[in-house]
Amino acid sequence: MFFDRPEAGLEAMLLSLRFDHSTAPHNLPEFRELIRSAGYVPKVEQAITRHAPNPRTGLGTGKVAELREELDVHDLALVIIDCELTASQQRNLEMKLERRVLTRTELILTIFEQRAQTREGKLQVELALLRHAQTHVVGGWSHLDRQRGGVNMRGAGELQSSIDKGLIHRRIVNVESRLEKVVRHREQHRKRRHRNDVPTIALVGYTNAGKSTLFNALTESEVYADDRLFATLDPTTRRIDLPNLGTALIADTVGFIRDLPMSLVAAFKATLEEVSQADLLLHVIDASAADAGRMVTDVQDILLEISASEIPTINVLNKVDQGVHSNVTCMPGTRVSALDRTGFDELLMTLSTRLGGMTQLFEVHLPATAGKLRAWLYGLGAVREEHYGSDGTAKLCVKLNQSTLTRLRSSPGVALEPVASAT
Ligand SMILES: Nc1nc2c(ncn2[C@@H]2O[C@H](COP(=O)(O)OP(=O)(O)OP(=O)(O)O)[C@@H](O)[C@H]2O)c(=O)[nH]1
Ligand SMILES: [Mg+2]
Repeated sequence: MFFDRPEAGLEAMLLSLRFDHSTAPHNLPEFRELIRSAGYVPKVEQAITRHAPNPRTGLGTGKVAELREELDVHDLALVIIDCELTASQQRNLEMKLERRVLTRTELILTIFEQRAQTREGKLQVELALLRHAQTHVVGGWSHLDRQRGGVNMRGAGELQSSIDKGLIHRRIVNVESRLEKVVRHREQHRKRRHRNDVPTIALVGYTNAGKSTLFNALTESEVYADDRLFATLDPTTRRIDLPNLGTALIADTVGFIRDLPMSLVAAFKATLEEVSQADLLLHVIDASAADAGRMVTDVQDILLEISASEIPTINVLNKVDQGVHSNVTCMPGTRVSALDRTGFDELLMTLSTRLGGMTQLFEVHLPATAGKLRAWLYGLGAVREEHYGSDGTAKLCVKLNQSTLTRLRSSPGVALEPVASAT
């Protein structure tokens, strides 16, 4: 295939590398989970603290020799490092250790590559891999012995020496254009939903918080949910009936993680639009987790990055069957157990109230040429009053929700002014 990767065994050395100046706290238990989720076993763990990274390999020469000995003793072919190295540091370290070295970004890319199911998901992963490769073309794998067996890691990094940056660039252009076609198709769906005035809700949250389990329980679906990081990659949308409100659409999508590599966020733009275009977000929080507070902040940071931080959000404190950790006991939100299906009545009522409450009265000025828009507003049953001006313009008093408001705002020649809140 396109990438030439040596296949490494399932067992690996976990190398935790910290530098004095680094402020980001490393999260070793989570990194172990990432390794497990990718199908590897962290057989041996090594933690190294340095004042600053060695420019050649990231580590000191003595340490490298020690590590190599340990890898020989345990017969391990793979080292997984919990931070990022420059491309040349990574390659030099590989040469010295005579082992494949996988960085955190590559580990996440490997998981994403394993999970992608749909055409769009696969193209997005390929794009992320290519973008990563763009900065990591260092001449392929001839410096390493090929190892057999284990998990396929063909995608996560570097390329055959015969493939140059120009080819990667051409390939990126090709994947981007194929992805664009798939995305356009999905956008048409989304536009149709907006036209039909169906409010959309997106589930967001840290990976493993229970989004898919909640989604399945609320919509009687069977998307894949599992106790591993990034179980979900491709988004799924289903209908949900809300009390006193009617039908809404709810989307389950990829989970977030601290320091989500930016190349992934960029490649998954289309998937993340399910979130950034939603009328309402349900932020699913694993309330039983010891670091629930930190995960909430991490999710909020990513929402900011993808321009979704202004969307109205309801916190859902999930997994309350396992208890609620002290650092989220004061957090406002609806408490549920997606697994035991408890707290759902309150959650559905909260959803209805918030979506219904988003309806507001507006005075809308339509130009004489906007006959279609006027008919559409009448079709929605949204018009309360109407007055005509002598020039053929119409002044309507209309009840609008988030999606109808968005459509009107983007229509040329239309002026809007809020009148008062209404429910
Ligand atoms: N005890 C308990 N476990 C739960 C609950 N909800 C989900 N889980 C478990 O948490 C694990 C993760 O659930 P998922 O629904 O896959 O989580 P997710 O947020 O979709 O995760 P990603 O797709 O990886 O982002 C699974 O093992 C679920 O069975 C709950 O209310 N209580
Ligand atoms: Mg999921």
